[in-house]
Amino acid sequence: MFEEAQYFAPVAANDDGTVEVQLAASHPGFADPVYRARRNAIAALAVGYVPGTPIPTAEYTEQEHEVWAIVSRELALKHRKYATAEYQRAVTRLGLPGDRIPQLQEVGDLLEPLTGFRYIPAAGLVPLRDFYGVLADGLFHSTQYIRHHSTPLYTPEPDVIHEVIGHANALASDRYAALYRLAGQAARRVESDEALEFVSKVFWFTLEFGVMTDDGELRAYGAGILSSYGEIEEFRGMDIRPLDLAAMGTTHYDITKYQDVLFRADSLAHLEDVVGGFWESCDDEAVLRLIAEGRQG
Ligand code: NLE
Ligand code: FE2
Repeated sequence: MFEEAQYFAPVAANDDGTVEVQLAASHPGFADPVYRARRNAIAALAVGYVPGTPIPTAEYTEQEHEVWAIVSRELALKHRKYATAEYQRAVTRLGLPGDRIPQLQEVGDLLEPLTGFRYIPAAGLVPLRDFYGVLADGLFHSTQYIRHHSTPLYTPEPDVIHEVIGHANALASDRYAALYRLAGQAARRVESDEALEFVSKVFWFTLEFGVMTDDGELRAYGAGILSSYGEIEEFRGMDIRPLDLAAMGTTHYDITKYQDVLFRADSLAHLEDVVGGFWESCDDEAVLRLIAEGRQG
């Protein structure tokens, strides 16, 4: 099974309408009953969500808003140093609140006039084909809960900080948003699961964990780096490889740790040419050729 599946806590919907999020024993919130109850309540909002209707409001606690405020403040400082200029411009364009968690409805209301993207709530794992496919329609599946207050620096599980500070800021850029849409079109075009997995790994190594040369510096544009104020301090010391489709689509990664292999584009135009060009036109046959190439390399 594709690795990405592992980082979503499974959600069980009970007959009585309650929802139970399964956390691993190693999860920082595992032994915290208050956190467990919050996760269940927030997952229930997404389980009951009807597409096309307003996203249910998550009534966040003071402590949850505080986690957002701390992480948001730390990240804002680090983005100035480590995020690409395009991402930084998009941050200003979107104008997310720094002192409280914005509702997903609000995030979509800010984004839509800029790039047409809207958010939809996800209780847990969304099948790859749906998650990526609807990007082509300008829809982004997003978790709504926040990481445990004991681990603000980093979480392997995508949470509202990752989805919004990482992805929504990027989606406020016309150029990055166009790449997300192309990834969605590619996910819809390929037929085999193998090709879909390849497309999604290229997404992982670019829009999730991509870095590029920007203004003569190595900077991040991937949402997974930009939402972790622990990892953002470390990525420049990782094994940085040149942008290479065959390698990205076939390289193994472990989502539970800081990413030790990263792929660097020479510029945003380079990323658009290579990765955007691939997503724009790839089919199963082209992907199979790249997989064979990646296995040899
Ligand atoms: N590690 C990221 C963070 O702490 O924000 C989340 C990554 C989700 C793929
Ligand atoms: Fe993500």
